[in-house]
Amino acid sequence: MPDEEQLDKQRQLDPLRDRPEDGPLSTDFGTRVEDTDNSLRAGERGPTLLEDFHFREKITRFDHERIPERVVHARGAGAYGHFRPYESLAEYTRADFLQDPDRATPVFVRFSTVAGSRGSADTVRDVRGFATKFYTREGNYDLVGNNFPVFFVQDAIKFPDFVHAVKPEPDNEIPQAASAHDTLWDFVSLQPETLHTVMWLMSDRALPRSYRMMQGFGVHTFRFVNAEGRGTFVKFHWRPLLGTHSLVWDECQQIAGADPDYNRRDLWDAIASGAFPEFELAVQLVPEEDEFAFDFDLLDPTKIIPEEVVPLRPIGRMVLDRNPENFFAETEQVAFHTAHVVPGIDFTNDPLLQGRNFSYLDTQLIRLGGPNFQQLPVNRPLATVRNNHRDGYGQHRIHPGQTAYSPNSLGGGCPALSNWDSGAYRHSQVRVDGEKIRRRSPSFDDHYSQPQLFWNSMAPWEKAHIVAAFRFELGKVNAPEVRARTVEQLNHIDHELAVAVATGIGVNPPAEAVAENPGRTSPALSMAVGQPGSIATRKVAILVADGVSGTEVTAVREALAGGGAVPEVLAAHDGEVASAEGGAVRVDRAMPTMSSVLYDAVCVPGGEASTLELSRDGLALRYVAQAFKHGKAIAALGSGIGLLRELGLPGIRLADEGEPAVDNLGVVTGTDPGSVLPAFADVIAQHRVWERDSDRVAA
Ligand code: HDD
Repeated sequence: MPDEEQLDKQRQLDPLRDRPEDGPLSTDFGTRVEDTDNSLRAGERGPTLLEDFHFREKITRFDHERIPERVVHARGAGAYGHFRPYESLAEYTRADFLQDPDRATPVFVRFSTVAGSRGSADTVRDVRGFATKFYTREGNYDLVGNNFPVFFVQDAIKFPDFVHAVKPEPDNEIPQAASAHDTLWDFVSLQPETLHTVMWLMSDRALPRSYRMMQGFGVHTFRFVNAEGRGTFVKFHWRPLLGTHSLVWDECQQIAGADPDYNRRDLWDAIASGAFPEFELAVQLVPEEDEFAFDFDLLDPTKIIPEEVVPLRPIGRMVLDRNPENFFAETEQVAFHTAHVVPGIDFTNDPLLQGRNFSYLDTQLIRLGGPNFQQLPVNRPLATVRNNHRDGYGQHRIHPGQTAYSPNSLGGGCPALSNWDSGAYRHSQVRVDGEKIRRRSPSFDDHYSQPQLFWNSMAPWEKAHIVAAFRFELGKVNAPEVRARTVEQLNHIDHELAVAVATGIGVNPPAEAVAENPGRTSPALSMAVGQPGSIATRKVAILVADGVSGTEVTAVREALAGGGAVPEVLAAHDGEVASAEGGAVRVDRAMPTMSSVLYDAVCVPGGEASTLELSRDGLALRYVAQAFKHGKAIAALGSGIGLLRELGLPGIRLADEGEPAVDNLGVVTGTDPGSVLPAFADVIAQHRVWERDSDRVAA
């Protein structure tokens, strides 16, 4: 076992970091370079000489910079951190990193979108990957999950079909990073097992506000094994401490242009500013004897175990506190694999998981160029690696000695084997028995009950967003029969849903329900319930022009920054504006470069001249109108209320002159910053206000 010092992943990486300031420019073989701007040529106007090894090396290295992007999850963002259990889980698992609350295990996490290429936008409608590598004392454990608890297909053999359907169409490679096209919906309409995950995909869960504000799920039922060899089924859940929050679709589409790196930047900035993202790990535990106690099969990855049926048990907390230093070396080269397991964590016969256990090693071999990818710095375990595997491209280790086989006597029988008691991995001895068949278990047949449970559990605004999403997606589908077939499938989930979608996409609504809907719900599925409120890291735009009240700008800045939010002053231009008091107010950002969709809330301080100027500026008006449309917190102080009045926000009462504060559907106005600002912060903390009449706002 390595000692505590070696267990520091950063300490392991330090000697591998090449810093430009540490020495002069050299070739790859260490010779110092005199001139890297002019190739060696025969005379000033003559041809370049083959002899110029520096030129040849520089160009060759450049030509070879690219590796294949991941076939799925190509676009991502990573971070280092650590995980610490709350208490020992020895009763259920012997996994060493889950035993001691005094010991933290280093981690690397990569968040990703699934369908888009490396250069695609962040805010597309898609599942998000949430993959965690725990560098434990017993080897690397990879929990390769998503932000949905279910998957599109039940058997790994269907994965290439699903991915081919959702990826850009093969004839013209259109559309990029979008599920709104014929082939995906053709597949969905013919493959009802996709429907549960499709419901999640059409919900706002597919549009996370931040990687720091989304859940993560291991999806499959795994197996914990304790020191005595007793197994317990387990489902893993990551829960963000900032709550689970999403964007809205109109906003996402605009952010994709305004800042395609929105989620990656958000993660990077939060960590760089010291606002470290935190996630709680929770588990659902099912005794092995209860394997058949449910109305679905625990091995079916298109099913959740509702939280009312098996409650979550929080078991530890992860903090992400360090950005990588080189995107390619760390975030691109990190290699996850569902079969990277440690003693105490085992698989089940989930046919999707079984297939994944083949695919991830295979994909790293092609993506990272051979079998030595485990030696790359980010992948290197903290536990000792010693075996008889040899050679291959890019071998970094030197294996002295005569023997590379087992058993051997010439090498003293080394390396030695371990047993369960001395930390060896042992697969649980589960009895399996059966004929070789290509057939799904009938216990995997029910494709409609859980999508219905999801739909029933949604708040009215969540349902409205789902219907709008189906209409958007199917509205982009050209084949009428695909639209119609999808509606038929939705009718198996819920009649009202099917009718609402059909009427938006020119399909005849189904005449009657084909499925009963007894109205069963699972409240934990809704994002409307139980979200912790905080303004920490929320970005707030403060709109100003010449003549703004400098004291109010300071009051707003201080009130928000005090709660951990990130206030930024925006004007029509960078630099500064004159304050009403005769001083200057520093401008952080210019409105033309920072769209309203990049902020969580907007505030308009007072100042007659400032309000007048802003009211004549279409950009400023759009700023507030968009924030209103997207359900964001809006505040205006004193004369700043005039800007809101100009917009005529539907159904909103604004404070009259002298009135200290009015909060009407998250639009907080008044003359007293001491009353307006706390109310404004409360609205920001609740994320969005969905009850507004947003559709009537032109923005
Ligand atoms: Fe997968 C990548 C998550 C099913 C095959 N997958 C990948 C990543 C995540 C997931 C988060 C990105 C890892 C990273 O950041 O490097 N995949 C899932 C989840 C699934 C799932 C939660 C269902 C529960 N995947 C799945 C199946 C197969 C694959 C059924 C194949 C049979 N997945 C891959 C892959 C990838 C991958 C081709 C591409 C890049 C990589 O592995 O490293 O092997």
